[in-house]
Amino acid sequence: MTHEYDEEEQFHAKDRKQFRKERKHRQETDRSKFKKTDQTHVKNVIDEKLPRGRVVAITGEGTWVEYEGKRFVCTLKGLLKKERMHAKNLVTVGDWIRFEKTSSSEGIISQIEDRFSFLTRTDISGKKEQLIAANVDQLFIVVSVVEPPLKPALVDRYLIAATKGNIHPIIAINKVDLLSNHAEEEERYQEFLAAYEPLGFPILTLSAAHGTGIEALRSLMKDKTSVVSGQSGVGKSSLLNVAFQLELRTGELAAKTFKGVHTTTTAELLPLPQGGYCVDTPGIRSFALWDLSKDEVFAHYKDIAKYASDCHYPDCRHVAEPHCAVLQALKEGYLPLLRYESYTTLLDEALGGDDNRTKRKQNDA
Ligand SMILES: Nc1nc2c(ncn2[C@@H]2O[C@H](COP(=O)(O)OP(=O)(O)OP(=O)(O)O)[C@@H](O)[C@H]2O)c(=O)[nH]1
Ligand SMILES: [Mg+2]
Ligand SMILES: [Zn+2]
Repeated sequence: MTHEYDEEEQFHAKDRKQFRKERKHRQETDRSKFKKTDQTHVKNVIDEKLPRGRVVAITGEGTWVEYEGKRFVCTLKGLLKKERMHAKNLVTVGDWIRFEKTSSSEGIISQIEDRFSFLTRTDISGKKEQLIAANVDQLFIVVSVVEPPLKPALVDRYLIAATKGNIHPIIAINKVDLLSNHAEEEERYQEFLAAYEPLGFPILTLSAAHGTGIEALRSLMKDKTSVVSGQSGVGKSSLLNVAFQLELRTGELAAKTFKGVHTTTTAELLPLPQGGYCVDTPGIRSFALWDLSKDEVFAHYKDIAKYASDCHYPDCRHVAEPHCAVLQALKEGYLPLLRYESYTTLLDEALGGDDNRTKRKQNDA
């Protein structure tokens, strides 16, 4: 599983031997990953005398901190470890930190400021929380039509993650240029709009290829800090390139699967020419929420919850129970099928999640 994680988010094309060597060295020197032997608990007291920088990227070389227009490659101080047994990473792009300079281009991070917002998921091993970005105002949930196809449940996962992390979500649907000769996908796209527009989430219709919606994207990003996330190959980097005349690497899709090939390999905080910042992130293969409860699922699907008061059983989950008003609404066409399918997917995950949490607790005990 670790192997898969490495493949997904490290340098895919890199010579594996060299990669392992570098990783070993990193693991020996980098203190950002919690080890079982690190039991120190330190209260987050900020030393105002130390330089205050921002984490702009995390690469194989270390954590890159920007301070007074200069970049310092940093490691994490061992003492920084908190009681965060479940954390895959303690510091992430967007974090405000205090650090000690050890040379003109290197340093040691000694404190991480509390975050006002964060985007987090469960890492590929299923056991640890993985921070994707911190201190961002808004999340662009980038999906595409046709290739890769639109996935409502993925959008809902991100919407819940945004709520949990205090980030304003915006649904960004890219590649709409491909709809003109894909009737089935066009229908699904229209169903998606019909189901999600009434929920009040902002939706952007985009085409990096044709320039559709780019002006709206630019103005929404102005003077804000945004994170752009989604599956590999949906066109995150392409959109930023078109909107801000950047030269981020973009990739082809694997011919058979229409899946992206993880062109962007590290998250990076980019300053935007008209003001604001944006974190372009590597594409995700799956986005499992960290610590999802069934109450959070119920709270998110308000269009489903509104029928629930008419269900026969007060604890109805709206799956197979008799006299369920949600199932009735679905049958009568009041509730869109794609919303209901998304709901059952996430409900399953939440119930499985409860089991996972129990397992984790047992393991930790
Ligand atoms: N037809 C069409 N293709 C697009 C559009 N936007 C991006 N693409 C293509 O989709 C492919 C993937 O684009 P990227 O920008 O690399 O996608 P990404 O989301 O950054 O992918 P990762 O970095 O792997 O996460 C490239 O071949 C782009 O040319 C679009 O609006 N329409
Ligand atoms: Mg990219
Ligand atoms: Zn019900």
